[in-house]
Amino acid sequence: MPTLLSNLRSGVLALTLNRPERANAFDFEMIEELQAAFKLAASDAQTRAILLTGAGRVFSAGQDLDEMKVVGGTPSYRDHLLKTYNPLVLQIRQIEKPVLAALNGPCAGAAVGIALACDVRVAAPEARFVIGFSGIGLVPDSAVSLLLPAVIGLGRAEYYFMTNKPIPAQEALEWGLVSHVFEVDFMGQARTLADQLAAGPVGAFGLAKRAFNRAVLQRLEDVLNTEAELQERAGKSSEHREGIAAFLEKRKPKFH
Ligand code: T3D
Repeated sequence: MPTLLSNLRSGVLALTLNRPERANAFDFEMIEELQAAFKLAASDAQTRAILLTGAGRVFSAGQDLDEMKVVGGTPSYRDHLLKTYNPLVLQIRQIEKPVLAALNGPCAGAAVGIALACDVRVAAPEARFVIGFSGIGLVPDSAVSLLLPAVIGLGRAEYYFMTNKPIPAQEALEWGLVSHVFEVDFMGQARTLADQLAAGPVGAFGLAKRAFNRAVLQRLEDVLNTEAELQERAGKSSEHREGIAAFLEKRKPKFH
């Protein structure tokens, strides 16, 4: 079963994260498939817009925490980030075509960064943002430390990171994390918006992305590298060991 479904129709490349039984958590294979899909889309003249969504009831739970356990006792999170989310976030920001995230359900951890890197986000009513990292003793990565405060402000970003409280769809709408909550026919309405973007002046959209990146996200690469360094430290902590153990044992973590 492919972990990423891909379908090109009328200029819209629909990419669907497809591990619904694991809450569409990113494993290495899915991230590689996403990177390959964005690479191909960048040079494919038929692709005028990209629609990213999740199969089932969750957009994505972020990094597959079972895979972290499998990777071994002392994985290098720096190396992992440099191969996975960091290049993917840069691909999404640098592709000169509009990228629409259709948040069909909750998104957490690295998936928050992926969603925020997209140009436009729309949400189903049951979608929510769960910042996620602090629950397992990690720091924000995948550009969340830059993109989240850029949208909702530093105070709110730190509050939702530290408490790990979910941000429901309605708040996400009020705070500009998403531009619409589609109450009925969510995927139909998301698709209509993607079609509108694909029918737009995509050349100008691409140049505008350069301008937005330059104006607001000049430090993106620097921040991604800093996050990777900090995650390397956090990933070796007893807090992270306890956070992962608690997640796998389905209990609340006890941080001392
Ligand atoms: O080097 C590096 O790359 C480090 C970088 C890390 C980046 C990260 O992304 S760290 C953050 C990882 N993500 C989280 O901490 C989020 C954990 N999950 C959740 O908060 C919730 O599952 C959701 C809010 C996403 C969805 O909640 P809900 O209630 O709709 O679903 P659920 O029941 O919690 O999850 C459904 C199943 O998916 C469940 O399995 P089960 O009990 O049916 O067998 C759950 O364990 C599993 N699942 C959820 N999240 C993950 C996961 N399995 C693996 N990895 C996950 N991240």
